Amino acid sequence: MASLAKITPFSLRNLPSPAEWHERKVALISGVTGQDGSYLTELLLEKGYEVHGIIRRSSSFNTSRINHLFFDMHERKNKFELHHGDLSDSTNLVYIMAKVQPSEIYNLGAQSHVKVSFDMAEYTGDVDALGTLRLLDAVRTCGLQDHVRFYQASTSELYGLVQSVPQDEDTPFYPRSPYGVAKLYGFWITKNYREAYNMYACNGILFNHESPRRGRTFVTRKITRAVADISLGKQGCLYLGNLDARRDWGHARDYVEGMWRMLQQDTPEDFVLATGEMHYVREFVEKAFRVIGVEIKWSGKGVEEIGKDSQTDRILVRVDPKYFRPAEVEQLLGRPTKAERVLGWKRRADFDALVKEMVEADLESSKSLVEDHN
Ligand code: NDP
Ligand code: GDR
Repeated sequence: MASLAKITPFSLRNLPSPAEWHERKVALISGVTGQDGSYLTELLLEKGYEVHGIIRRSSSFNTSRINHLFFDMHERKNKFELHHGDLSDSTNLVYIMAKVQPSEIYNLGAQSHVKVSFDMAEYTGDVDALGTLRLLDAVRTCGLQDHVRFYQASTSELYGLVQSVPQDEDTPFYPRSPYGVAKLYGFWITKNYREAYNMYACNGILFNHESPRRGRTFVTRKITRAVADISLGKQGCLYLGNLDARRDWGHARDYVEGMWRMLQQDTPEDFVLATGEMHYVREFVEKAFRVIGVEIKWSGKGVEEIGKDSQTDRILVRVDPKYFRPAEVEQLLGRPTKAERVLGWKRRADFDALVKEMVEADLESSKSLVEDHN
């Protein structure tokens, strides 16, 4: 960590032109330890960027998704540095901004779990809504508003109750959770700073994207981890909430490339990234079990619904109402036409490949844990 005394937020004078500044390729990422932060860091280091990440102090290690990049870095001679910070701490954000002097900022940090946001509504608002404002204001405080390009991690949760599908940049919003409402503020404050201060600030309205690095409490990873553990005899049954929800699931690696592309345009705009395909949670379960050769047979309805192994009749899936949300988003389906046309962005991984990759990665890691314990 830098000595704070050496940092003077207002000392950035005689900056080169915004175009020259952009050529410096210095990125600042909030949420660097998360799923997307790790893939984005990989991408930017590959592209020759100097990458700086904001990391929260934790009593246990929270860098498992990015540790490999420090090893890679010594090989590649790239610069990757972490700075302790938090989106709830404006002073700290100003100091980091002044020290790093980034050309691109990716605001990925968030309390990102929708169900948790009902339990921690105020905190979620503080970090996801006001945190975005704090980061944007840190840019202005340091006099970098004409130079920095800013990406805001907006979300398909903004659409919430909107039942018209597919959803695109022109679809109105109707968020259904404290998380969605906080992100709505983040969306608008980003747009407002673009209009008010002429900042290069973009919203990526991203639909669900997953990977083997997805947090384990999100439904896809919870399923793939359980499938692996059930197949190794470490878990008996998978308990889920609403099996009728439908989502547009893509691969996180494809989506971080879209984020980067948004910051390489002549003018800042907002873009939807999605696959254009929608699947039930139930379908994800079926596909995941199929990877280990198990066909799921469903019976019952609502909270009584169960999924059995069609060969053995063993119950593998049950519904537990504790995983239901006070207000649910039933269906999300994106139309990424604008991103495809303007950014030349195209998702690569399809649904089947995504599920397979996640189950196989969990089988691998679950097996190695068994071996470690033997
Ligand atoms: P993760 O939950 O995996 O990562 C969230 C990151 O934010 C972590 O690095 C976390 O740190 C950090 N963080 C949490 N609270 C704070 C805080 N107070 N100050 C600073 N950092 C904080 O999310 P994803 O990588 O999946 O998503 C990235 C962003 O994109 C999030 O903003 C999310 O809301 C948004 N999004 C995600 C989508 C998805 O499908 N994945 C879709 C649309 C939007 P720590 O590791 O210490 O917990
Ligand atoms: P989501 O993702 O809420 O869409 O937010 P999540 O994987 O948590 O839920 C998807 C759907 O699955 C249903 N579901 C369950 N969800 C969880 N977590 N656990 C369960 O046991 C379970 N059973 C059924 C949910 O009710 C929901 O309908 C994610 C996050 O990454 C956000 O940060 C991001 O903005 C959006 O995606 C786009």
